Amino acid sequence: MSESASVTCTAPVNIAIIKYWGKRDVERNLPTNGSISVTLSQKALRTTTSVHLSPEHPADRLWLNGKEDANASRAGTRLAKVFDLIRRLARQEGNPRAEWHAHVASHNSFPTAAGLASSASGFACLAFSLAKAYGLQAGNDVLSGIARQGSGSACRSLFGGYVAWEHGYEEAASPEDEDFGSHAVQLADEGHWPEMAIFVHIVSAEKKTVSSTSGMQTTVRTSPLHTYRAAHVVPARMEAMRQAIAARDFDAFAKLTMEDSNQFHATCLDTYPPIFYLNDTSRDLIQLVHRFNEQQGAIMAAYTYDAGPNAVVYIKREACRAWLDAVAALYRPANGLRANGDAWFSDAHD
Ligand code: 2P0
Repeated sequence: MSESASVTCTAPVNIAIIKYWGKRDVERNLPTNGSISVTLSQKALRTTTSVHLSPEHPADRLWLNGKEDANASRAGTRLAKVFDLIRRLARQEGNPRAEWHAHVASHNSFPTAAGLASSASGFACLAFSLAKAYGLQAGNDVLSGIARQGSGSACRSLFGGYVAWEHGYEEAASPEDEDFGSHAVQLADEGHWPEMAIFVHIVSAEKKTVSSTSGMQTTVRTSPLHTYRAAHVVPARMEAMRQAIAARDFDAFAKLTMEDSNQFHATCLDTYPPIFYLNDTSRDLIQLVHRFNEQQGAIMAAYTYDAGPNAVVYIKREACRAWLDAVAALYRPANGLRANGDAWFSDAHD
């Protein structure tokens, strides 16, 4: 039997609290603005990826949730780019497996392409598991730069806890720096803020009609609000959010999170033609969070929505029971959220 290598890895989802939306360089996947996210526990939402390397595989192949994606072996695709960058590193490290190809099977434990960051955990897991299979020396910052080229938000899933992806890397020193230079950094680890808990409320598991990659570039081309947001709003919010996280200031964290989600969806509405990711249930939950905070007499919960209708609620741990009661009351007896399987609970994690 000839030589081969196999590994299986998992990667977590991350949910942005300052939102990435828009590329200033499509080829290199560099963002129009910085972003900050929280990495969720892998207990509920995770990607699991198995890699098999062999000198006998004539090409890279990838199966996502059991279905083959032909882009893995198609030159110039984002998938092919990740495989190629990993092998480039392997060659640089003088690795004997550098010319081998990979067969990859990847599974998500949650709905794919429904605005739940499946491309984030998916590409993070691909970069990480390929690196392990090839036996690379490269650290997570380099792998984050590779994952970024698969999907921008994926660069943040290489780290646990509270994670930033800066706008920057204006002056790349070399082509290698251009490829690997823009990557995420950990602001605080998963143990930093024990009071923080997270609910994911599944409003719809359907695949979104406008993909993030195409939607964000229509926004960049057509939305004056996005241009203003990227230049004048996000830089100050990045700094304010860093401070809120460092000080474990839930009031500031929650307000910034909700404001940034609202402004991101406003830029979607300001896009021409407009993009609608929220639905009536999403908007009901937004109002419920504001009512809940009023009733509690303090900001106890904050919603955020990605490119889809599903709600992520960051909440003070002590308010979890009251929040679940509030959600249940909203949907009783109407046929809204089902009781089983439609809400996940998570810590800030891993
Ligand atoms: C984020 N989203 O920061 C934002 C918030 C959606 C809303 O990153 O084209 O799948 O693959 O770089 O990362 C979704 O976009 O886009 C996203 P690509 P990605 O999490």
